[in-house]
Amino acid sequence: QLSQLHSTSIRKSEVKIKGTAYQSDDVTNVTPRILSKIGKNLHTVKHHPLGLIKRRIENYFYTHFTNRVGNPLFAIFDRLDPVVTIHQNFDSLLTPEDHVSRSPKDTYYVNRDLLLRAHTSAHQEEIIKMGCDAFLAVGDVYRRDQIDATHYPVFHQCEIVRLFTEGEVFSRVKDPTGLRIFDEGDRRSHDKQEMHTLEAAKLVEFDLKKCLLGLTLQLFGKDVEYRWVDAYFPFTHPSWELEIFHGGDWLEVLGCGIMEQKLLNNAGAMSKIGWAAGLGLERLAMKLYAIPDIRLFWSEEEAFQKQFRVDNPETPITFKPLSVYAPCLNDISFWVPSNFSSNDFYDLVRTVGGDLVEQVDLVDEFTHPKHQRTSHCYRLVYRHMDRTLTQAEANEIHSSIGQKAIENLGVEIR
Ligand code: FA5
Ligand code: MG
Repeated sequence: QLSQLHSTSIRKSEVKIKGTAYQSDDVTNVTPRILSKIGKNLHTVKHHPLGLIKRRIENYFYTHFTNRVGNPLFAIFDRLDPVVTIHQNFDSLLTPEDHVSRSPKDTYYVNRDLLLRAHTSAHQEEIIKMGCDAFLAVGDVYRRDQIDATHYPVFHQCEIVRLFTEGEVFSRVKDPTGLRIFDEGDRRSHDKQEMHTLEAAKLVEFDLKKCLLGLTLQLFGKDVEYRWVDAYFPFTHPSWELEIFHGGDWLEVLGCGIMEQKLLNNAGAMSKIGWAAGLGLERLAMKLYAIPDIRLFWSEEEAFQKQFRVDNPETPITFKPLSVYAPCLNDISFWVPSNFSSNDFYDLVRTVGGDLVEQVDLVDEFTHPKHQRTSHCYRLVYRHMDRTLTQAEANEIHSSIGQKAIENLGVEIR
C-alpha cells in the first residue's frame, strides 16, 4: 500500500521515517504524533497559508534580486530532510557544548546521532559547501516547547543566507582602493567580529537590514511600524531581531545577523563575509491572515482550506473563524520525580490529547518543606476546533493524561 509506505511508525528498536529505519536508543524521544507530521510539507502545498507565504517570499527575492544575466540570485531549497545530524543542527553553528537547546528536554532526538532539526540554520554549512552564495532554505522544524495558541511542536522556518566577496562588499564605494573585509582587531559588542573591518561589517549590516526590511514591508505593507532589537545567536555577531507592531503588540518576525566567520571558514568560504536570517512562517501567516490558533495550520477541514484557495498569493485574505466553541478547563496536580521536565509532560499531553488541547500552563509549583518533594499543578484548556466539546469528553481525555503521566513519567497524583 502506497499510503503505508509513506506512513511513519515506531517499532520497539527502530524509528521509521519516510521509509527509512533508524536504530532507536536511550536518547530517542520522538513520538508517533510528531513523526506523523514529517513529510506533510505544508510549506509546499500550493493553497495552504504557509504555501502562500512561501510563494510571497520567493516572489520578493525573484523580483528584487537577479544576477548579471537576469536569473534569480537566490537558490531555493524546500525539500531538505528534517532528520539531521548533531553536527548540522548544533556543532556547525558553533552552539556551545552545554547550550540548553542540545538537551533532549528541548529537542526531538531520533537517536544519539540524529535529531529532527530545530531550525533551518542546520543547513547553512552544507549549502555553503556546495558553493552557493545566496539561498533560501524552507522547511518544517521541531521543538519540544510550551503549549498555547502560538506554540506547536512543529512549525516552519525560512532561512536566508547571502555571502559577498570583498569586491562585492565595496562595489558601490566610489574609490574602493585599500578597503578590506578582513583585519586583526577586537570583537566589539555592538558592531563587529574581531577579524572584520568596521567598514565591511557596516556595509553587510546595511545590506541585511535593507533586504529583510524590504521583505517585511512587502508582506505587511509599507506603513507597518517596525524596530530592530539587539539579539544573540551563537552563529552570528552582531545579531538582531526584527519586530513589527501589529494588532496592538510587538511581534518578533525574524532573527538575523552577520555570520560568524569561523562558520564560513569551516564551510570553505574563508574569503567571503555574509549575513543570515531565519523567519517563522506561522508567525507571519497568523498575523497576515488573522489566523487565531496555530493548530489550524494542520486542519483538514474544507471550511479552513477553502479560504486559502487563491491563485495569486498576493491576494489579501482575512480568515473567518470557523466558529469559536466553548473551552473546558481541567487542572491536574502531582508530585514530580527529581529528573522531571515540564516538556515531558507537554509532549505526553500532545500525544494523548492531540489537537483537542489548546493550552497547558504551569499554574503552581512548590517544594514541600519537610520531605523536599516538588509539586506541579497544570491547567489544561480543551477545545475542539470544529464543534463543542462536552465536559465528559474532556474529563475522559484528562483522566487518561493523568494515567499516562503516572505510568510514563513516574509522577504521583495529589
Ligand atoms: C532561530 O531559530 C535562528 N535559527 C534564527 C536565525 C537564523 C538567527 C539565522 C540568525 C541567523 P529563533 O529560535 O528565535 O531563532 O526562531 C526564529 C523565528 O522562528 C522567530 O523569529 C519566530 O518567528 C519563529 N519561531 C520561533 N519559535 C517559534 C514557535 N515556537 N512557534 C512559531 N514560530 C516560532
Ligand atoms: Mg527568538
